[in-house]
Amino acid sequence: SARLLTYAQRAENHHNPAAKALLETIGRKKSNLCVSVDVTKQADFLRIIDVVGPYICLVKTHVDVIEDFEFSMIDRLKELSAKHDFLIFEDRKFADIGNTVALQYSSGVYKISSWSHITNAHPIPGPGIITGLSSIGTPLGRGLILLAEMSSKGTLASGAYTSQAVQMARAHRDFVIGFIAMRRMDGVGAEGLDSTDLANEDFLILTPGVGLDAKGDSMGQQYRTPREVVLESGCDVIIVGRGIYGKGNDADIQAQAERYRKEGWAAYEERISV
Ligand code: S5P
Repeated sequence: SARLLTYAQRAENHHNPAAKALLETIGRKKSNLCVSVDVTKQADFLRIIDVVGPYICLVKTHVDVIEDFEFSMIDRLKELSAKHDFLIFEDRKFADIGNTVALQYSSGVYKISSWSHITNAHPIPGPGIITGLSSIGTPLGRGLILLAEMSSKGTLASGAYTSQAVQMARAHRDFVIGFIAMRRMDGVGAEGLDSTDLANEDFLILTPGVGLDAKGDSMGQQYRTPREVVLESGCDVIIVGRGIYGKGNDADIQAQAERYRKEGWAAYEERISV
């Protein structure tokens, strides 16, 4: 299973350009850390990314929370991505019919498909959401993450819903590169499927709800440590927001990014060494 392979080995075998690039970046930078930069001003957004850039493989954005958004911010983001060698993940959580999400992905103010290597979607509408997003993203070499589980208390994404999300992904392996999930999805919803085929599948598990200093927030978020997430649950990328950017001045933010990178990488090295 991919759980015991190195990121570099997995990069060699991967066919999707976004997944391959992400796995290569993780290996090259020795970082499975994705920072989620959920701030509302362009200047803060770009400054934080410039500070954490050296420690991350991926930046996760919610571009619609930026109050003073101008498209030139995207040009600056792309420059930072080249300067610091990281990929971009717009956390758009698409959730509509295929025709609508294709428009939301390609058009409007943000034109997400033109700059975001990876985006995500809820499986709730059924496979048409993948067909719609793929019609835009596949020609551009993009990758899609499905939300199979969530980190929040009381989430409805569990049990049969999670299994069916994994089944939907398996039917679209060229474009769906992995999941937002709290654990590895190997074998989930796989009853009766060919075992060698399953052994060859490599979905990336990107996991939010990661924090070293808090157990959660007042709105249902729940945190686990990088060690619990990467070593015990077998996830591939840790997503950290307030635990990093919420920590004060630039020196503090840099120190936290370095701390999470180190913890996430140590947990991975321990995982593949067993
Ligand atoms: O289940 C989820 C899925 C996502 S993408 N739980 C989450 O928290 N997220 C996102 O991860 C959320 O939208 C936020 O941007 C980030 C977590 O932020 P933090 O500040 O709690 O680390």
